[in-house]
Amino acid sequence: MKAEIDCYETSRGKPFPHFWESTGFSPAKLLLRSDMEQQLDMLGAVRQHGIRYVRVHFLLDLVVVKRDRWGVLQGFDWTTLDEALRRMVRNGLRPIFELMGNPSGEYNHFSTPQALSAWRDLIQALAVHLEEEADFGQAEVRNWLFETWNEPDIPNGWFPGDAEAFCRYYDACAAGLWAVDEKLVLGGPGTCRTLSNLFTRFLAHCDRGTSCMEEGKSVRIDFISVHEKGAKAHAEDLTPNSTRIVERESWAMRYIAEHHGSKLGRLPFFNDECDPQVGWWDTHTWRAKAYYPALAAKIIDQHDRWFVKPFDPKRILESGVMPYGLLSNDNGFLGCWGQRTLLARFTDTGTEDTGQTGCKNAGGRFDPCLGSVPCELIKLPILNLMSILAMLGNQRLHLETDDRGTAGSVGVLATRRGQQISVLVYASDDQIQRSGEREVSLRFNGVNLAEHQLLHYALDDTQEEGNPFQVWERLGAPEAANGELTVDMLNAMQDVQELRLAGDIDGSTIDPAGYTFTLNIPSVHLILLTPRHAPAASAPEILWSKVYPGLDGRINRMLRWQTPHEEWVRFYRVLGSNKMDGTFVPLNSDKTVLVDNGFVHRDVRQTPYFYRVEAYGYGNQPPAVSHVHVAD
Ligand code: 8U8
Repeated sequence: MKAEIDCYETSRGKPFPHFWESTGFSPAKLLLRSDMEQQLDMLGAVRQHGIRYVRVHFLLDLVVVKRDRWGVLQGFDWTTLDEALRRMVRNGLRPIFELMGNPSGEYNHFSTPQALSAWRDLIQALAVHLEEEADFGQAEVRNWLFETWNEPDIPNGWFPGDAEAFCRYYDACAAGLWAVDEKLVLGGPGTCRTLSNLFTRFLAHCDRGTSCMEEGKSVRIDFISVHEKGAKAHAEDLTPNSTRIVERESWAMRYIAEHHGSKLGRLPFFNDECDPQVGWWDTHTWRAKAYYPALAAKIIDQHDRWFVKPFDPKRILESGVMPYGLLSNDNGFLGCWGQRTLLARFTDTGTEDTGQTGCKNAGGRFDPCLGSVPCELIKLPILNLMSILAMLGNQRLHLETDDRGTAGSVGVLATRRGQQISVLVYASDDQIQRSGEREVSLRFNGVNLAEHQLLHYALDDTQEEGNPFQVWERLGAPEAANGELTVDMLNAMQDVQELRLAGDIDGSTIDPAGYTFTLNIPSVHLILLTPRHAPAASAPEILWSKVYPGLDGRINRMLRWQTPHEEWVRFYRVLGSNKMDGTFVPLNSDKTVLVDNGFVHRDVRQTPYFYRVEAYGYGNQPPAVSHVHVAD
């Protein structure tokens, strides 16, 4: 595959939105556990907010209704909800807040005027509270996305009612939320069946209906969301059909353009559960390997090419394409290697999480144990993809190629951020066992390569060290129970869990005819061209250090930081010592490159303990350093 990338300054100016920076999971109660809290710290640490939104079902299950002794409503106790949201917000993560759940088990249907008024009052009180709460506040909450109940079109499933009840429920949500602040954002319906009866009925209500809560008032909606995935739930590895995802989304958009174009056609369109295969709980080992990020990268690129790149607001009705708002994988669950998660979790609590998806109202069948859940978390390649994608620029570059990876093979996407050029190359076929190699040649027109350094990051399954799953296999697939999984084994996995640098090349040595490399199918590559005189990195600002319970009575200390102008940070090194003026030893391995804003120091027993976090830039300047003194 050959690509010619047009890097001339004049190619600037076409915006390249990062519309994929989102994940999700269920249910909200998990937010109260230490394993999910640590997982959120890891997701918030993805560089440049490569994960920004987290969509969580059943958040309103965390609200308690307060009544006096005569049963008169006194308000709501938000304590638990606040704590759950704080764990996201302190990480810079924004909730996609589904107005879903059942406070104190009192909101079981939407079929009477009383039930609807009660729901509206609840939502209104919620909005007031969130905007008043010191840890959130109006400016923050205006950046969140409120959404309707999850997948209301599964019969006898998530939503307690039919399409008519759903429209009434929506009116109650809208009335409550916008009575408080018209700048809050609310959308839906988050349906899972393409053009289902509930979906089309709801659109008609939003277009031509009037609110059942506010007489004569037309209905407002801020975005339209659906779920389309690549294959149905099955214990087997079904081959996902990636083009079917964009195809089905385009049917929904076209339907909207044709039937409701003038009112709804200009709204942002979301697929906020865009997973390769339904069924987070099934173990598909491909989820722990390069196949998953390669496929996810391809699906993102397909969305970019179908919906983002050709989008022309003047031709919306003609093209039937709506502005693309957000694409989310629903892969923030807690789980093992092959489940749908961004971090493999080892615990000794066995299979107690089965049923996190619980379709039923009121939190489903699943009641997790809360509080402290000792665990060990290891990054998966799909999480590395989010860091790689975060390094893409904010402007798109034109390119010509002989292969544009439609349903298969190799795709390439080129961007720029200021003086830095970043090119994503992925190799992904809609076929689970496909392997092989391809030659790729990238030619950069309009840059003086001699003034640049080229970095090449790769995600694939073939490197010598292996990815964490391969290391675990090589160690004999140790289980968490009975101390089988030692600290050395965990460290061996952690050492390879960050990005792998496949090349660090002085631009003057690159053949002007193109930078050429051989890639493996499946794989993802990021090629970064940075001017040698790039600004130095700033010093990391330490956000917190926090102790999480590990397995077998161990302690894992999480360090989190943030750095101004992160785009100029090439990597971090974390060093530690038990004396302030002692020798600092490197704690993270140089087998892989730490580009994110967090580090877990495993099994650390000493306190006080002293850390040094070094931020290296792209040039030759010395690192910018921050010191952390931990006394837990
Ligand atoms: C059985 C089933 C069929 C279907 O078409 O959609 C489903 C959606 C089904 C079961 C659960 C279901 O929930 C959504 O999808 C889940 C999944 O694991 O794919 C989860 O990702 C979601 O949280 C949930 O909204």
